[in-house]
Amino acid sequence: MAQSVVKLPNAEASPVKKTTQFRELLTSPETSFIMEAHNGLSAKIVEEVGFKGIWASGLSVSTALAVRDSNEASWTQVLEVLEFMADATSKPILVDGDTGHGNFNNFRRFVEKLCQRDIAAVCIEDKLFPKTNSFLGENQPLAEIEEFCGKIKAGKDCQLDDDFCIIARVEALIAGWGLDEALRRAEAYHEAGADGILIHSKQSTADEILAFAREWGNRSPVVIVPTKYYATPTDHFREVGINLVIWANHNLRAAIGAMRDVSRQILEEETLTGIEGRVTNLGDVFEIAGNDELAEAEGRYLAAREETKAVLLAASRGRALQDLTEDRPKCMLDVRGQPLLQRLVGSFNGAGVRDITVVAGHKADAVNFPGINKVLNDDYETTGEAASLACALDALKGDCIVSYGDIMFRSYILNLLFDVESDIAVVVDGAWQKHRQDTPKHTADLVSCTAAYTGDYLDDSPVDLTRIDSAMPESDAHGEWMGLMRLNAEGAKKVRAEIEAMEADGSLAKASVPDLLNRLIEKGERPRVVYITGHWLDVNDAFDLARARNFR
Ligand code: SPV
Ligand code: MG
Repeated sequence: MAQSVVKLPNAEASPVKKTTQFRELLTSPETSFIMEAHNGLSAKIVEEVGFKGIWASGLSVSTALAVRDSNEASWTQVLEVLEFMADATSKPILVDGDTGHGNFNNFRRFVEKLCQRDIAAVCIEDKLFPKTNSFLGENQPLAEIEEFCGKIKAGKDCQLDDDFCIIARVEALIAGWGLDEALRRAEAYHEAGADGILIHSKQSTADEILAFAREWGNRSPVVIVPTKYYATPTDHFREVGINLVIWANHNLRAAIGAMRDVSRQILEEETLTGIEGRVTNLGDVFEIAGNDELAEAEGRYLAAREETKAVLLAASRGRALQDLTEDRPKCMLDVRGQPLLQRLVGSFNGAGVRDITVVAGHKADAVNFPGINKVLNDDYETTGEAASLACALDALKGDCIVSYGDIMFRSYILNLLFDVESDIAVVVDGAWQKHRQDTPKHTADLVSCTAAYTGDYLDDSPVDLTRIDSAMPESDAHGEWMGLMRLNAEGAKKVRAEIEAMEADGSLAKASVPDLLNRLIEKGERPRVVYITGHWLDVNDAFDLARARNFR
């Protein structure tokens, strides 16, 4: 039997199989009650309020899919819905199997699939495929008794669990064939192996149902659906020994009314104020969905990578861009419909970095879009990048990335940086000379390293940074720092300590980030080099800006 092996997030595991639970409901001397559901949510609610079983109504499942109760939904589509319902609950589901979705052969395959999905029982009715709802029209044709008995036998022969139940639904009273025919059919179906008889009626009183039950006695369990004779006191069902009562479609009908009311009111009032107090609150929605369990499972299963933060240095004006930076810093210049800095933030967000601090200075008010923490370097005109970084000391904790605010790059570069295990790691363009030929740059943060970029993909020996200096002779340089580095918790601590030391000795105000790195190197630090070859750019002048606008 396909009892769930894994404890499903939404359903409390029950020690008793669903098939066994249902058989107990059906055969208990007490009258039991099951309630209609038509999807995972309604099934869950039925269980939540305390019902011991669920009726997967054909009428309701079809209507919820906005098709008619005429086998318009295929049996596999119904199965999909049933799977959600079974996964969401620990109570047994009795499925409305209509006429069995074809002949004996189709039905036995349906039964097998129901068993695999942890459905407890199925009910089939002795009508013809495609079925018509019992409350529509008159004189609905009935199946041949022999044919229907064969179907029951085939289902019983291939059920995968001994406690799985097949209920035979007698439609003789619905079709107007009378009590004797109903009893004759019930007897034949009982003989064929049905675990219970559902006797259906569309009269507004329960007379014919009660008469059937008295006549039938306790030959086998009896199931009823009092949709039309709803005014009958439930004790009358108990008195004649009805085993199972199905409240067949009332969640669907309640939902239709509630959805209509709320939609209409919102349409008319064009505000939510009138309905907020009477719709289920969102906390309840998340609770029903089982979000607590997911949060707990995330704690257990998700790799606990420390969240990486980013500090973006975006205080400078970018004088070479002249008029363009009169009312905004260069990082806020438009690059294909979005400020350069916002694109950069998007790149970080895309790599899972969400805690982003931007150090603004020139026209700081213009640095304004969601998803960033802004800190100010008020002295941006007289200070350099190291002083800007000092303004973000609070963010320089744990794993963090420090980046110039005027760069663009392909996203894989961040992944390369994440892969490095080093207190400090810097991204260096090993193909910098080509880059320089393409663009007459004014300044570049040239670097020397313990080894040049080889381009040999077998060569993965670590390379360290030994000096970084824009005034370095090109012949000494191994590459250009792209303005991107990563610090782990230890690296961040070292950078914070160095900033404090620079503040103390008065060198901070004029220092650049390369100055800061050189001081650390002089103290023995060996920042790890991540070599790349192009695929990035920075924006210093109008020429760069034009390139940025073409960067794809
Ligand atoms: C259903 O709920 O789909 C049923 C019961 O078959 S009834 O609609 O009353 O026929
Ligand atoms: Mg039905």
